[in-house]
Amino acid sequence: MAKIVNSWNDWDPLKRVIVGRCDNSMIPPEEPATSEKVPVDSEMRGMWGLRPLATVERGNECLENLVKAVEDRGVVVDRPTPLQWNQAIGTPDFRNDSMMTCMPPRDILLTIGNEIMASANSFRCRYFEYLAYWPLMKQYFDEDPEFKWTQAPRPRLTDASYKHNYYDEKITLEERLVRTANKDFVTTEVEPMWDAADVMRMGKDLFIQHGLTTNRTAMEWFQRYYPELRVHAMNFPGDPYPIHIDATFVPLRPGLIINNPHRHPAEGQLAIFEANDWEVVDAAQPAHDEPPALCYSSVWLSMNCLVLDPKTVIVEASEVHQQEQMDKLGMNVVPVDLRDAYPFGGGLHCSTADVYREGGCEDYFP
Ligand code: ABU
Repeated sequence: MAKIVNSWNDWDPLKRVIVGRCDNSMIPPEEPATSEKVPVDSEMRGMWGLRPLATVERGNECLENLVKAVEDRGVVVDRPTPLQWNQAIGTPDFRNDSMMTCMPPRDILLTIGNEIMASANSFRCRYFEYLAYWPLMKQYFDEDPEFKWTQAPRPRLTDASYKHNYYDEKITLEERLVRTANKDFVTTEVEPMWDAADVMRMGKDLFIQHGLTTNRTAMEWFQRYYPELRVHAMNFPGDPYPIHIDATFVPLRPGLIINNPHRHPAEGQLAIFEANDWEVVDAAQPAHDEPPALCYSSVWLSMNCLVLDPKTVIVEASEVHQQEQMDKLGMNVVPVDLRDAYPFGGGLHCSTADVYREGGCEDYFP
């Protein structure tokens, strides 16, 4: 029986990966957690329903571009099994009029060593998204005797999980920034809630963004669940919509991180990197002024890259400035046309989840 699951960071040589699918994707109805996330001026405010079929087909075409690029480099690709995401869902604690999608996998699955854990998302519409990955988890379970198939404690997502009336559509950008600086987010601390894309894995250290999708109780939960690892909370006061660390603080190889120039870490949080001689450089400007239509994410998906090994990185094909910077930083750049998949939840890193990278649990911050 083979070892199928192993990954401790985002840069060791990638051998097996999950790539999402756009099929049946929905724009979900507003709910406490999503209202806060959608930018005030977004054309998506107040709309919900099935995403237009042509955009789904085009998004899937882009994901096929990514599949081909990684398969050409010898990486095994696995795909989820989409559900009919337009179904209404309910638990004893809440009802929601639809689910969302199985994009992007990076939000749902967290791989640490030989364990893949389904996350504890704060969006009600994402409560059952893990089911799309369960056939793969069963396959890994059957084929890899060391694989740990795990589900984080399921949040109840009652109204107590959110600050009542937290979101007000008249809120200005400045007011949002004050909230970020004050670490005042829409979720409460009644239970751990987290998106896997808020967790940056660096061997013995987990750097976890505290923001709209991950709360402080989650950090405490992580530290108790992984007593052998060190958990560090990170805050990025320049981000009015802080979700997911992978368009903000992105390692390329041991000792090198690109950092969103508008989202520097809060005071004191760079110290551990500086003390260990890591270079943290501002990422290049995005090539676009606006995200594509019907997209929740910012233009900074430009830096949401997929590192194949410490010398090779996939960057979105239209992101010429980011490609040029990667080249100057000594990386071989593989451009992949993926921009029309952005509306389904993110860029190259978001669209994937690690299954196997070479290497073990190193201490990069001794
Ligand atoms: N899922 C990453 C989104 C981050 C951003 O919108 O900048």
